[in-house]
Amino acid sequence: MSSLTSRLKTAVKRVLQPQSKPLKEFDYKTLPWIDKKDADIKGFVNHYARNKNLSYDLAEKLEFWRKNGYVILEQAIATEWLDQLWSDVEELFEHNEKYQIKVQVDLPAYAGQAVQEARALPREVLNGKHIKVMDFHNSSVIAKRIMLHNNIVSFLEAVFGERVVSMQSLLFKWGSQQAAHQDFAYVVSENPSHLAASWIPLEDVHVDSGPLFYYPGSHTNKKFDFGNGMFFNHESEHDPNDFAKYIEANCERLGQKRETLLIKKGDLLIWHAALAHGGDAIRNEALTRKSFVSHYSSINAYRHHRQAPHGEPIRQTINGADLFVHPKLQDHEDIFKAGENM
Ligand SMILES: O=C(O)CCC(=O)C(=O)O
Repeated sequence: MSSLTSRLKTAVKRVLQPQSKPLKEFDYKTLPWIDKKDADIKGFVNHYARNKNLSYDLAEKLEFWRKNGYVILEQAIATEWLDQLWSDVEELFEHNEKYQIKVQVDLPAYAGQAVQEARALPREVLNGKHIKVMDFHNSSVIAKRIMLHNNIVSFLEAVFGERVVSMQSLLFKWGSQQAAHQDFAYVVSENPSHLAASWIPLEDVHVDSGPLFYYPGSHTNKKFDFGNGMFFNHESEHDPNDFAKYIEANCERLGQKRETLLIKKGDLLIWHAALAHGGDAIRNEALTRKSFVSHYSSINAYRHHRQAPHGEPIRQTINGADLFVHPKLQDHEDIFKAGENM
């Protein structure tokens, strides 16, 4: 039996208990194998059946990930696929009156009602800054194929040692300017260390467009305590600004230097659940920063769609990974079909 198969079987047996007291660090026992002390990357790669037809050297990338908490895969996705994705987004933006796809609007005028349907928004708001299109992958076939591209799934399956499940996606036209954070505090899976994200530019990233920034090596730093543990929720005593201040001060104290992600269309970044990152300031208001962000977990740590936590999800499979059909928007599933023939 391969080491991956045996790990998959062990993981299936593992029961993830709900936390009774506030969690302040990841539980060592349930970390992905690669985050444990004795991780044998060479041994793993030698037995890993998916280490074929990848656009990168898997052993090298896994070593880099373990040390730095992220990897960049160069020219890992065909640019025609990225163009098709943006053309699907343009259809949404130009004919938004047809679509119930959810959009998060982080503008004062929408305080308390930040999540809107695309059809409810004025077109200039939808096309403007502070907008995140939510779970566009559910509606767009090419978005699904990009999100679960073999180059991404093979890497993440290696990292988790388990089948990959995609959790959610966000699409940006402009830089997010989001403060420094670590995703495990906000994106909830049953095992918080089984979480990762991909960041895929749909155009070359310009330094003045509000690029992503990140702190290499920060994935092993001591976690912030929101007053009720390491997750941010309505009972937290501290807020995202306190979180950002703690993260930045901690990285500086540890000599971890902030890096700016200036990658090209076709490249992508994958980051660890606990890599500190955020969106830089937009220095040229005219520059877009079209990008597609997806969050992933493993099959035992994400078993239900976050919007239907008690139901059995309807699964689709791409490249040996799963995604869940949107439980509340089934008539919008795969309506942008152009990606089927690519
Ligand atoms: O793209 C960005 O600027 C930020 C995205 C991000 O931090 C996230 O989705 O966790």
